[in-house]
Amino acid sequence: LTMEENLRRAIDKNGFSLAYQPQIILESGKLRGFEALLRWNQDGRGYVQPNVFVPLLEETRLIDRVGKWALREGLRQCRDWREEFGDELVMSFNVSPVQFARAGLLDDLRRLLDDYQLDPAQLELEVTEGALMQDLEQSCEKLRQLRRLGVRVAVDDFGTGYSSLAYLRHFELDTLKIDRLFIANMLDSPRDAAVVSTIIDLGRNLELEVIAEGVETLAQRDWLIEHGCQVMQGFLVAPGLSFSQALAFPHEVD
Ligand code: G
Ligand code: G
Ligand code: MN
Ligand code: NA
Repeated sequence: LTMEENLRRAIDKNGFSLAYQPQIILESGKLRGFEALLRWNQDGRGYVQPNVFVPLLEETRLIDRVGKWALREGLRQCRDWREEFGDELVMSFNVSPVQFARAGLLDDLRRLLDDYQLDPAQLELEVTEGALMQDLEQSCEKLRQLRRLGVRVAVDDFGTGYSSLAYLRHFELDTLKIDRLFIANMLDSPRDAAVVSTIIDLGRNLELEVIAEGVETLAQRDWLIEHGCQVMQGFLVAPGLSFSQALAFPHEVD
């Protein structure tokens, strides 16, 4: 079978799952929420990386169905976790450019929030700079609608795309996620450090929350605290966790 045929079968047979990677507020050590990460266990052949199958899902437009499934699954868990974590826990989802541009996105989100009785602020969409810059007018309108609904929006992999500072002013955004390549190099490379601290300052000046991705060491964490970054995510805290591992995750870390 081709990979596309295997993906179609996985959709029919419930072959996808989500991993939940914790995000920690740097100042307090408190759990902010989780990023939901799509996993595909191709039967027999083991685990396939999202960087391999997500582009194929997009090409074949299967991302629509899988993306909808992921939102429903993650929000259902969020609902189930409410007794443990309270109703301020944020569940963050990666949204592909195709999904972001779809006309039905807002209706889907309204229905999900209603089905699971969640506060819209518990739902966050991660979009890339590329997705935002494809059609500026449409993006502005979509972001306005999301803001009106009360759903949060984060820019994923910030700093790697064609970010136009001019448009950033007009977009109604909540969060910038600093790409993990900058974090990986910042303690060795003054240029990477400059990029990271500039993004943190940009976030502060535009009143956006800033999340550092791919934090792996205490030295990186301490540098980020010193430079005023608000949230961290990465292997230092935890990799993507299963449902039950995530449920058992502490509400506060050292
Ligand atoms: O967890 P991992 O590092 O393997 O994820 C790699 C990338 O795959 C993520 O950075 C993200 O861009 C993409 N990805 C993960 N889950 C999803 C998803 O549910 N939808 C989309 N569109 N992309 C995802
Ligand atoms: O949405 P995005 O493409 O940024 O997804 C994050 C990806 O980065 C996930 O696939 C996850 O497995 C990976 N990741 C998360 N934390 C770390 C980390 O600390 N180090 C590295 N190398 N990868 C990470
Ligand atoms: Mn992401
Ligand atoms: Na990212």
